[in-house]
Amino acid sequence: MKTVYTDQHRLRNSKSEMKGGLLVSPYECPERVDYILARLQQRGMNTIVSPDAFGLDPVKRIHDAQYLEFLSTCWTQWQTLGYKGEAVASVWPARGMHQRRPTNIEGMIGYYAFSSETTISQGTWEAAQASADVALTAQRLVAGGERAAFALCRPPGHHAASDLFGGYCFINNAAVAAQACLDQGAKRVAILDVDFHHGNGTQEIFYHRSDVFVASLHGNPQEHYPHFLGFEDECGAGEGEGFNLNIPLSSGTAFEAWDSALAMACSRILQYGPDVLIVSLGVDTFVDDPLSNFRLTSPDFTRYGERLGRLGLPTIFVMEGGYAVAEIGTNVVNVLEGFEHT
Ligand code: SP5
Ligand code: ZN
Repeated sequence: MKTVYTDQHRLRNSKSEMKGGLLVSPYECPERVDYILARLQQRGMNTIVSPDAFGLDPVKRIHDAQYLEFLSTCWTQWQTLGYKGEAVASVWPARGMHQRRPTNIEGMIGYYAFSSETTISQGTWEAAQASADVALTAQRLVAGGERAAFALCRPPGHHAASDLFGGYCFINNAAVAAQACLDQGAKRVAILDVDFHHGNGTQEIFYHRSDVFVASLHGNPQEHYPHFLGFEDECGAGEGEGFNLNIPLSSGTAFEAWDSALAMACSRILQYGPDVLIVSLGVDTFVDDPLSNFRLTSPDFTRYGERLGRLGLPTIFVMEGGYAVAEIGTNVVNVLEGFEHT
């Protein structure tokens, strides 16, 4: 399987993440990708393809144009305020407040943010756009007949909604790739989100649609980020009713229970009969992940990669989370290898 990669991900290099009332060094850091690349090389999965530039048209199929305009100008506008830190929201249009779009940058960043751990700094927009190009290039490989491709996206995307950023995500790379499949003639796309966190952005984007089936296994939102979405009774609405599947799992879930949930999601995907599968591949389900508390071990990732391979679908892997940096490469490559062995 080919990997699509560009070192432009390094442009996403913010210095601060809000955690427990302190600004800490971001978990979502450039080194994550270095470890993945090193492990791909070591295991001989070393066909690396550079992305092409697709421009904003395919991104605008998913995201609101004013939101993209905000993302692309946020850092420049923030700098005019003379602050010493990175751009971060401090005020939100919460319940009962007017939802009109502010034009001032401090209002606007709160309007478009759903979560304050994620800051915007120099290069964030450029990296986010390159990350979408990585996903679109992988999509094109699979549309062109490859069985699978790995989009080594960074920053990740599954928390980004049509006009919201947060959870380290700005552009929903998996959603952009899914839409590109449909725009090129696919009738049905399935997105399977195995990141520890619920893919709230992906859910929101496709919630009213039946042409994309979204399934997510994740830490129960009663206890875990993103807290407000990801419950079992969110099944889609309108045209989309029955085309969203959430499987929230308890803290401490180990492989056996996790894998039965995956088997359930896989059978729903087969029932749906998609032309292509997109896997939102977060490996923060790993036992030593610092943000999460499932208990998958490195060999478990190989086993579930095999299960994904047995679906027999053209598959685009899109990188999402995973913060146990030293093991992230092993865990990602284990999934891809397991998949390829089927
Ligand atoms: C793409 C992705 O995985 N985004 C995750 C964003 C999580 N952001 C905040 C998480 C806060 C978790 N707090 C739990 C701390 C446990 N020590
Ligand atoms: Zn995650």
